[in-house]
Amino acid sequence: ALGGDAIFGQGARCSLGFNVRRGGEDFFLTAGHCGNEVRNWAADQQGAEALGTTVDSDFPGNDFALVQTEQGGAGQSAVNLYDGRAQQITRAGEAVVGQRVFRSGSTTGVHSGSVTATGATVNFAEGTVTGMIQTTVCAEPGDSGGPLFAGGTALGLTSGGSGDCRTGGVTFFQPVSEALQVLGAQIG
Ligand code: TYR
Repeated sequence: ALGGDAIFGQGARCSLGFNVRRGGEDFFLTAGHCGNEVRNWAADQQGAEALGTTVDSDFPGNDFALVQTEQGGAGQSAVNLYDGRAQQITRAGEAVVGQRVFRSGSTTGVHSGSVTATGATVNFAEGTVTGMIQTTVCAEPGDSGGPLFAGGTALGLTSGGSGDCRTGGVTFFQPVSEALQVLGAQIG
């Protein structure tokens, strides 16, 4: 599956973030608030096509989860552009204020905006998440966990925010570099 594709489990739908590798094995990243809710992920609502198992989840504090895949992306990480094409992702980087960025997700497809802050603190009902990327990119429920990127550079994972893709919104992202570092994983 690609970054931005739908992932289902236990009545929930989120989005796949980035395919990653750790210790020669295949995983993908998604949101921690998704990983907290779901252990076994599938590509369809019925659970016919298994995708993997949540092995690590961090939310609140951070908002990332690591899912070990059955049949991997095997050294390939790409994002679904929802126009029949995919963006190859080759590296992770840090978002900078003013940067134009893109998000892919299973509810609203691909939307762009700009980075308005880094190191942002967000208070969710479940608790506080620090160190977030703040953007003008819209998102809606189900887009969570999906990738924030610029060209071939992975930047973040969709967490939460306000507004929607009709009227516009503010969305916060977990920096992917921090997630990779904490988990000991790499893009690819
Ligand atoms: N938190 C939502 C999810 O779990 C994603 C979302 C992000 C929703 C920003 C709304 C919003 O404004 O899918």
